[in-house]
Amino acid sequence: MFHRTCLALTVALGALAAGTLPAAQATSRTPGISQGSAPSAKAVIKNTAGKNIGFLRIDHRPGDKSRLTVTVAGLRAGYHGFHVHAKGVCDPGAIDPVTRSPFASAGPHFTIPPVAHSGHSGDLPNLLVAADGTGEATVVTDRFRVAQLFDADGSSVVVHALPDNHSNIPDRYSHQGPPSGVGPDAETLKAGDSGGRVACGVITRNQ
Ligand SMILES: [Cu+2]
Repeated sequence: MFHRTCLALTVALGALAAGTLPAAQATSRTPGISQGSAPSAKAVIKNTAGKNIGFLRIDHRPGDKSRLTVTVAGLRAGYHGFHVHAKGVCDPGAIDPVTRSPFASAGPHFTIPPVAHSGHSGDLPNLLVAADGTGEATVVTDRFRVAQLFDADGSSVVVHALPDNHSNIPDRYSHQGPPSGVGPDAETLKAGDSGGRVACGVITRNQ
């Protein structure tokens, strides 16, 4: 009995190693991971000195969703605003005349309907950077499909200096105070007060 079991195990392991077992094939297709010709995109994220500080991958997900997987290093610890922006140009020398932020070439937040922050298609949760300067995050959004990022002027991903408040300004803090309930001002409605742009990556097709 022992020998028979042992033999069966040996055969199974041999088949597994050879990749001939159906189970082995099944495990090579991880559920939820995009396969074959599903569109995907990527971006090398660079700081104002042109140094690579991160990488973004965007994969199609069922239900017209997109999954963003990002890794960064060399950033200030804490929360950073993190968005897809409307233009695929990351020029650190393009200084915004009002905010003095670099990477003005990336344009405003990517959005398909013309809505305010934090309803933009490209608005994403803050990126949390650890004390060692590294950060990793995965987020799934239903606000855009991968193919929509490749419109006439492309798109980019931007990391900001400060946390994004997602325009979540309670009435008691709103610029006219309570009880008006007018909410955040125009500046907050633009980008959630996430400050200057510290890094940028042009989004390109993976396949
Ligand atoms: Cu942004």
